[in-house]
Amino acid sequence: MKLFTANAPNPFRVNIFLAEKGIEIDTETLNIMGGDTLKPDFLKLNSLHELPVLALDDGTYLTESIAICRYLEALYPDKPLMGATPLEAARIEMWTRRMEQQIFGPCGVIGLHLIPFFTEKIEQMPDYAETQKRQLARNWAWLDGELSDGRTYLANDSYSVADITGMAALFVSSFMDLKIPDGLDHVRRWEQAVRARPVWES
Ligand SMILES: N[C@@H](CCC(=O)N[C@@H](CS)C(=O)NCC(=O)O)C(=O)O
Repeated sequence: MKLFTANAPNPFRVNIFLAEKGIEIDTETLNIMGGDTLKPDFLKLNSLHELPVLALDDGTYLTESIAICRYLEALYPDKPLMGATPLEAARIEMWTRRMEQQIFGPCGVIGLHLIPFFTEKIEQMPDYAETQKRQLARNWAWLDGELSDGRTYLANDSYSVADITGMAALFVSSFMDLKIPDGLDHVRRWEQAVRARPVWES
């Protein structure tokens, strides 16, 4: 088994997932901006030229960060990050999707529409990125209301892959200089909790 990864938001999700579980697997770090994902050999691993990719020993390739996490969770069930009971699993799935759609998604769209490297990947519309910045600010405010019950993490009081998706949004926010609006104390509490985890610097 070998993980192809990068210093980028979606690969970061799998890197953090592995680090939280304390698992070390064979890993190769590629350079997206250097064009590694556009090389013909990489396109054989993922026709969407995206990382992360998990190559299995039987020749299967897994893409999509959460699918890779799901596979790793099944192989390494200790320190569960995707729920230990049906209800926990469902809530974590719910919050992973909510974070992808409301927070991480807009962050990614802003990057795709503003970073020159992605000119070939999509028809860039910088004005659309500006609308998404405003939408993202509204969505952070929505999240603040959701967290106003005082829970530490997104799905419940246990850290999960939903928080890792939120961390990926913080990763993009730092890179793109996107600020969390002032006054969102519950979001700030959550941000401090995830930034305090030892894996943040790993
Ligand atoms: N839906 C995929 C998205 C993967 C993705 O967008 N990866 C980006 C880095 S964050 C990438 O490799 N981009 C390179 C490219 O588009 O050429 C996932 O969840 O893993």
